[in-house]
Amino acid sequence: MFGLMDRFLKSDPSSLQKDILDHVEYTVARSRFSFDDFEAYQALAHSVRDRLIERWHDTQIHFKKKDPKRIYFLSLEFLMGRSLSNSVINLGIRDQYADALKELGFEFEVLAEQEGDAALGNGGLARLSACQMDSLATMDYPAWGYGLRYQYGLFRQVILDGYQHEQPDYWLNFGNPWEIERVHVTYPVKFYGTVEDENFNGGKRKVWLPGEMVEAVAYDNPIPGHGTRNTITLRLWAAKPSDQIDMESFNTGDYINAVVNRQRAETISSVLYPDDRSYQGKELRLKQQYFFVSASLQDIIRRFKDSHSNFDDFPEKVALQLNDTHPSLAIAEVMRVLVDEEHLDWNRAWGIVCKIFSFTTHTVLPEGLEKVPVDLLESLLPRHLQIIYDINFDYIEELKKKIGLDYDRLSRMSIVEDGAVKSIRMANLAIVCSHTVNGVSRVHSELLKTRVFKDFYELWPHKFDYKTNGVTQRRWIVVSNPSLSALISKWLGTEAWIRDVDLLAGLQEQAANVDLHEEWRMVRKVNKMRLAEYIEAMSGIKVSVNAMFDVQIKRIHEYKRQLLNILGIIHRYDCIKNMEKSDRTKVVPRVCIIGGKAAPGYEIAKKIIKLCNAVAEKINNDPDVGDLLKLVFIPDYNVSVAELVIPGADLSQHISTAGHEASGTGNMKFLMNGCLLLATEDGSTVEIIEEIGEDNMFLFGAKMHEVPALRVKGPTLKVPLQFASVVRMVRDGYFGFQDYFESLCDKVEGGNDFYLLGYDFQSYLEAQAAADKAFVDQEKWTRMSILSTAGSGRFSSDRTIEEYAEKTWGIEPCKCPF
Ligand code: 26Y
Repeated sequence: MFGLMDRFLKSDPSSLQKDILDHVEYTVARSRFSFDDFEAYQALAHSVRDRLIERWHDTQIHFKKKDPKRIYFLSLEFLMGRSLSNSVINLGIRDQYADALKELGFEFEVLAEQEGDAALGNGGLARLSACQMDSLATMDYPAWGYGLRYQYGLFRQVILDGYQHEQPDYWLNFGNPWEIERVHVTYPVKFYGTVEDENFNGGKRKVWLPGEMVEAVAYDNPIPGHGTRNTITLRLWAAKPSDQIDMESFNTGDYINAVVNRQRAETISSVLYPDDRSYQGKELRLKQQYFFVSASLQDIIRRFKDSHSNFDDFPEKVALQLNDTHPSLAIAEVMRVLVDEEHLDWNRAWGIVCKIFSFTTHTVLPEGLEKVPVDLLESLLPRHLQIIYDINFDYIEELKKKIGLDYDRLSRMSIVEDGAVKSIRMANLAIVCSHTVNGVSRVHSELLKTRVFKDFYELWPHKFDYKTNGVTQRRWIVVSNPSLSALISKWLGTEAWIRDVDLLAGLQEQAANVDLHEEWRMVRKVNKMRLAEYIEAMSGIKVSVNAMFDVQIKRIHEYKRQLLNILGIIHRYDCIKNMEKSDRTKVVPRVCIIGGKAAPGYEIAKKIIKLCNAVAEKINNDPDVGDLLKLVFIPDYNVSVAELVIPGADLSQHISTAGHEASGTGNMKFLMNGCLLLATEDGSTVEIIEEIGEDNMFLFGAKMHEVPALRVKGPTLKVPLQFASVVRMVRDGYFGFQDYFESLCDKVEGGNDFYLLGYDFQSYLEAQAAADKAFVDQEKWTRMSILSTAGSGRFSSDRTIEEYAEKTWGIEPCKCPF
């Protein structure tokens, strides 16, 4: 008899070695006596994958047996990065693998470097989804992530002559061991066509006769929890041609065109849309959204029907989370399936829909809200448009009863916008149909309630709340900063903080301990050396690890104000140049590091990148400056680069104009790693201040409530002379490319300074000076650094996920027995 335990793969070094060698021979098809680093990585990854699959099967069987309420997390973007280190750490077998590999003549770290990033997302929102999946698995929640398996992830950024160029990220080139293709889990997805009335039970019903059909094929990515057997599923859909369509052209002999048409189906999941916030409805994007929503819901409903026959039980078993408005067609799709296919009456279906959806918005600006032109929706999804109109009709009738005939307000709150281009407001649809709407930090929620969604908040105050974002300490400390991780465990006397991050607060008591200080500084120095090596290898620039490493890494956007950072660097450069030689000894040396991608169509953001590189060229080659100031633009910023840069940063900048960053999550990663923050009081930074105190960071800039009035004052605002003078240097061609930078300078001068760079410049320089002063006092700096890590507990995605589970989804952990 074969017991359950008998099928567990063993994890002692010699079993692991045999496993790796077998995969070299039978999976990678190389000789077990001769294989290179990449082949070793592939074999290693497959050996880890086997162990993931075992746990994943057990988890799925357990979930099926227990049949708990499940959470389905719908997101068009997941920024997973690499999987190898994260998997072996969560499985608890990293050291065993490292030992096994050593005897085979390989180093774990070197093989881990072979893996490319899975970059199926743009930035904050997408990485947040990845962190939340890690927390959902670790905390044993019965969760599924659903998304799209783009063939091309986020573009690769190449810098040529200082300009950004985009190259396609064909990430599947060398295969992807972390996914399992499920050829039998496929669903048809329909598009276009017409809607007809059909007689049914003495009445009429709507029938959608689609004009195109494609097949969605599931690719499952197992997500292991830490310290638990639970391994959940991230199911990504790929588009394949359907066999059910085009038979006509085959029959009429137009074989070539039929094949070409079939190929077109695959384009649906081919490419990730880069995030430009002023996004306007594009057909392919809408097709992607519906493709993913339709396949996911067919899968979810099939799973429900496996063990239930009454849809009234659906809300007891299913919670659907909309990650921004991108998946909000799911609302119309559930209505369509329940009414048209399951034949529920409209009101019963609507009652169900109102109980299952919750919606997170990641946007601050009203113009960042998605709108879909009615014409586009009508042609692509004619039945969904009717359903949205019907939802809107009932809702507006109800609304009139509540607020009367205030036509301005009714039109603002309508799901349908009657403008030059009649459109569907996806956020309004999501708010009307969700039981909970949340922002991603407390101040973000306040902005939603008082500005962006004010009308809705006044109507349904109970729907609105906030869930401050968090990041997973597994990836952002344990994987990316193993030496800090070991140090923390040593000083806390336990590794329990890896699952219970509040324990980090225990470091507070030791914040003045000189022994800890010494070890802490040593760890940080080694991380800086690693970063310095990377910088040199990548750019040829040699940097001194005694300098302060000052980092700003995030998507390039005007509101994030990388330009303020660069102008500050120019000011610093100018000061050094104008100093007496003897005074230069007093300058605190800096290495300024900037990294991030600009959306391909975002001209101003691209100019900011070019300016950064032009300024770097000048400064780094100026013998007057030497090691006192260096500027490095790190190309192709992604999750793996972040894992390297964050542990080596002394200071990090989160300097958006107050009121513009919904949350920000980079600040949390730096905080956990003991990096000090130089920041405005925006997004989640406001809550970080509450945890660690304002004395423990460098704050500056206009406050959120001051910004609107400052904008009104606009041209009459007094701007410091230093600001005018650094902008003039750029204007006058001090860094070359005079014409090219003109429009950039125009953006911050002459009353056009929407993001208040000029207004905030003085206090920015003061905050920078305070950082210099603190850095000189290494004891003070180290204490601040320890207190930053110690105060980061609240910013774990474990806390965020627990809040969602309890307050929004109503789900319980469902732990798979070991
Ligand atoms: C293509 C288009 C519709 C689009 C695609 C992606 C629009 C927006 C986005 C992404 C938005 C995003 O990443 N927002 C960020 O979400 C983070 C996680 O909540 C926040 O921390 C961050 O402040 C916010 O800018």
